[in-house]
Amino acid sequence: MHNGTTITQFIIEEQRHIQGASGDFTSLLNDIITAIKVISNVVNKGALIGVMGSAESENVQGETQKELDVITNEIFIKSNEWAGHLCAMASEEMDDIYPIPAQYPRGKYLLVFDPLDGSSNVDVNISVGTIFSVLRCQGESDAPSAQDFMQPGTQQVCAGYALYGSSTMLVLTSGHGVNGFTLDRDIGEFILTHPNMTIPEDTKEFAINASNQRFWEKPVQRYVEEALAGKTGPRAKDFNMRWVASMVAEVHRILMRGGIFMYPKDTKDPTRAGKLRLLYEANPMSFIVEQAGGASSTGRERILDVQPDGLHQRVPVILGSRNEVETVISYHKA
Ligand code: AHM
Ligand code: MG
Repeated sequence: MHNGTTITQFIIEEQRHIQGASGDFTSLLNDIITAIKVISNVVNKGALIGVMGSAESENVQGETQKELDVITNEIFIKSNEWAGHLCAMASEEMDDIYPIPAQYPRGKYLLVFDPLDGSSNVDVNISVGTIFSVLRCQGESDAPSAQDFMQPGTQQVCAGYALYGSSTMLVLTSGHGVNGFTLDRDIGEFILTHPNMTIPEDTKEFAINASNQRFWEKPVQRYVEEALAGKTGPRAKDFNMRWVASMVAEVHRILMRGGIFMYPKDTKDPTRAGKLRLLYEANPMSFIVEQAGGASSTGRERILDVQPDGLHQRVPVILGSRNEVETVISYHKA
């Protein structure tokens, strides 16, 4: 017998505080949670069930897909298409939107997801994750289009991520703080283990892929140079550095102990504004980080205010401990 709060209990109790709530959203979250449990199981079994390696395909962004990218995308769709809560879905792994098939009822929400973020880590058994975001459908639900998804991050109803690490965790916000749940495999339930997660305002830890240094803009060059100078430099403190190459793992570390994560604008590929995708990665993570008291910016603009103009649009991402993010923003203004 467990003696914690299950995630189902938690979201039903949250729903009771919302006047006129129909239970639709709670039920949608339950389907998302089911998908995450299935993905956790598949990722955990890995080579035992023969799902490692590359699929013989590329996604719309020209990146080689891992077999698990394709499988986990399918799991998310199958788990969420039938219940009547959604009008359409969009995923990092699909070129176009996925309108709910005609044999199912359509609902009022849109679901956006990256089914397996950091999948380059999967073959080497390093943590990966799933990121998702829920929006309201704006157009006619019988003819959803990509245009319906072009909503700034401030419009998100809910965002979350699952981290498939040494334990599987689900971290969630629906705009009233951030809560973390750990999967108890014995009973198949997520249990509330990290209520009201908050990000410390200050930090001495930064995360960036330093191999891109020569391509960064001046403000980021300056920030990292000053951090590396340590105690005797202009920041007068020694910094630590981390780079997992799994955004979910980096954001989770920042929620647990503070830090700043940057995938900034660079000149490596002039056709891209950054590496990370606004709808699938930057917006949901920014919602979570802001709800935990942190900050998130492109360097020039709050990420949640960016008006999307494409499903697979990329943005520079600088997020984490508030005072450190503000420092990087101030360098962009200098
Ligand atoms: P993906 O969605 O194709 O897995 O790419 C996103 C990942 C992030 O999780 C991570 O922060 C970044 O890409 C790592 O990039 P790099 O390989 O340049 O270190
Ligand atoms: Mg991703």
